[in-house]
Amino acid sequence: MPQLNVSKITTISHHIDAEQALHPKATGDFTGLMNDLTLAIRIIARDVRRAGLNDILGLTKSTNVHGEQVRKLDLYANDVLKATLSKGGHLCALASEEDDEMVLIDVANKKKAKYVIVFDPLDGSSNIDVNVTIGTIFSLYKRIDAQTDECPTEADIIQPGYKQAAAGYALYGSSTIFAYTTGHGVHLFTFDPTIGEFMLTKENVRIPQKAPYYSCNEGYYNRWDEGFKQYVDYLKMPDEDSGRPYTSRYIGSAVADIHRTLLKGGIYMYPADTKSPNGKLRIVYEANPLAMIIEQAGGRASDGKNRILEIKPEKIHQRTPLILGSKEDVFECEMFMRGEHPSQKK
Ligand code: P6P
Repeated sequence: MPQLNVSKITTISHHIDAEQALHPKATGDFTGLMNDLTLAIRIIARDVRRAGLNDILGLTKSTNVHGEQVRKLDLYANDVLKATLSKGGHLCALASEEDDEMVLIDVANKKKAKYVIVFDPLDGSSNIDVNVTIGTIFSLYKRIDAQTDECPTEADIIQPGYKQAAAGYALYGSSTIFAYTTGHGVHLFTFDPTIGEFMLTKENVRIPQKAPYYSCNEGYYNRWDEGFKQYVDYLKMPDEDSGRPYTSRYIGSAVADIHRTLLKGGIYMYPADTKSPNGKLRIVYEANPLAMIIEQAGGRASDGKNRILEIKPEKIHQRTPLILGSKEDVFECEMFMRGEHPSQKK
């Protein structure tokens, strides 16, 4: 049995309590909310890991607001999150990729609740049927007006990403990982099923400033604009000084591709293309939380021009192009997209 270094026993509850202490006006709501969230994640992880044994694979008969067929596991994860998060009394509203509209949480008794949460309950769920890593992505915001007795509105949900109180994801891979930030660095936890706890495995994660990995769906090459095509072509051209050719890695679950990028560096790209003129990923519950994680680790996240966290969403399910990862790699990609890279000068 491997020897556990007892000085290193930090559960996620210990860590969240310590994070809460960094926010002087904290009232314990945040801690309670995060404990409700990690409970939901433990339940989802249990059932994701038994997919195939339980009747949870395959499609439902419904399609979501995006016209995508909803998978049983998407709906299940969504229901678990909404049920668990609604009980704690810390939230006044939520929004999910799986729900057309925002959901008010029993406002009569909890209208004083000051947080809202947005999430993608199961990102990459098309991969579940082939046992590939998927995940849950979330963002927490304080209500715009924490004093009001009024019902929360959509304005509380579509705040710009720099207003996030916390953001992160769970990854259902070879182990169950939980990553989060409250603006004081990125911290990783691994679930230990033998004790039912998320244990701290890495604090203050830092992304390399540059690394030879790129992640995008090259099947769409002919849909991309010229500058982006030239960037990906450039990454594949051999050049020892700049570490090219880069290695291609694409799982097809953004949360998994971006977790690898966080740890190894490089660049993840889902740009606009002729089929998805605004990109595919949703800004509120995918791009913003993932961008906060990458920025807190020292990286950069943009739509190819603008910092993701400064974009003001107009609607809950708004899409955005997403280019994120190592700062130097993202800056170089943006230069190509402006047509200003030296290698583009004829
Ligand atoms: P494509 C999964 O459906 C998702 O939203 C992201 O997790 C993933 O990166 C992307 O779509 C994959 O999209 O068009 O490459 O299959």
